[in-house]
Amino acid sequence: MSDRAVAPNNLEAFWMPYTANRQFKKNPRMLVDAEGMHYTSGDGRQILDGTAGLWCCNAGHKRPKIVEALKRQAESLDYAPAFQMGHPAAFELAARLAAKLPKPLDHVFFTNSGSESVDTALKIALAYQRQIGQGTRTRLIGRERGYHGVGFGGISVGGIVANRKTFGTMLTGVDHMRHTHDPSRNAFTRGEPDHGAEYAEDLIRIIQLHDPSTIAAVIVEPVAGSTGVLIPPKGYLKRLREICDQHGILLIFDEVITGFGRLGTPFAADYFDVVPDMITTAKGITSGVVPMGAVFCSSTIYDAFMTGPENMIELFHGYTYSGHPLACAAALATLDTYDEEGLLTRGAELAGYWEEAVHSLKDCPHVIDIRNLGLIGAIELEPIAGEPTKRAFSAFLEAYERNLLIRTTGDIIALSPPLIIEKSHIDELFDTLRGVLLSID
Ligand code: PXG
Repeated sequence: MSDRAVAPNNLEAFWMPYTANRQFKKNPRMLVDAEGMHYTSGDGRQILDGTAGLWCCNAGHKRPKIVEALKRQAESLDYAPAFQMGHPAAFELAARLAAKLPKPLDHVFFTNSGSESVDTALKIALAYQRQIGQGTRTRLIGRERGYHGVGFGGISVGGIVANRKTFGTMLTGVDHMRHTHDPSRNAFTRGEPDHGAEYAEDLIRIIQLHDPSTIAAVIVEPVAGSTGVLIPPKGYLKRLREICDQHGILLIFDEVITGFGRLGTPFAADYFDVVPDMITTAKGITSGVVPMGAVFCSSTIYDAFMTGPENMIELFHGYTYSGHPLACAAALATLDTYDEEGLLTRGAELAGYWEEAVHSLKDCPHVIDIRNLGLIGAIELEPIAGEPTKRAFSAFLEAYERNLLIRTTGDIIALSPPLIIEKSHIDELFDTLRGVLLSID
């Protein structure tokens, strides 16, 4: 039986996101079930999940507490209006999250995705500067190769060319720092690269060009994911924090992939010991089970809005589904699962074993760089001349044939397994991947 056997008769109507639609529909890859570290494919194979879905199923699949919580919630409160009304789970979840956040972040604004979290944080940054009498600060600064989702705010501060070039002029008043990727000095580094802290000084160039009084916020991924896993050079993020502090600029960490244990700490802010003014999250907040995102900010930011007449709405922003009861139930049960199994710090115990395994592929054909941090790994392949992305995509297809799910972006293989992964799975994953790399052109 092939995956076609479980495919609906007509695959045409669904315009699939970030997918080669015509290629997929000729040879569909259907997932029909999932449990723990594995998916079940339409043709009944157990597929090892090397990517936690799309960097989101941090607690693994079909976790009993989360499934139970969702059932219970669906049987009681299905939906409560998000504006001018509340329901208990949203407040409980915000308080539980606040207790986990690096201090002084202690307020939570709920969204439904990473893209919405990013647009929310950018809007809060602009509105906050205005609230504190800094209304000339309207510029937003991102970074080359950054990924901040697909809203107009996110693609404006983002720096991946393919995500921007067909969508017009986007937000005005945005500038970008240079990226930190420097393979000539850092190729095959284990963990944080030694070279490149000085790339943070590029922010000074931008500040001097525009004047600090025009800049509201800087947004970066602490570890850039979608662009193919770029680990920040030692000292780089601390320096960004210093420069922002010196110039009254808010620093936003986009932790949509690094949040909730990916680096072996609850957040990348904990890992790098650098606390931003806001953190954007999604994905791992519910272990991917129900769409949800959140922006975390400090009392300083929240309190700046709590002025004026008490009957007035303080921030004209929000979503119908902000803090949806089902998402809150899933998130609370996810936090329980993380706590009971120590998953938000489990990556730290496994990081050494993981690092050895990722770097063991160094001698495989076509490998030009390997990068890792926490439970993230990236293997960069030499592109086929004139056919960029083709080699890595072949690896993706071949891995799926061999019962392994990986992600590729450009010619980079990115790995980000569920945090419940065992050493035996790590062995299996890299044995399979070695076979894949040896078999493709
Ligand atoms: N910010 C960051 C840093 C992300 O990684 C988003 C925002 C947007 O999140 P939503 O929920 O709107 O998709 C993301 C999403 C990949 C991959 O394989 C990465 C993402 C999504 C899908 C695939 O690199 N990141």
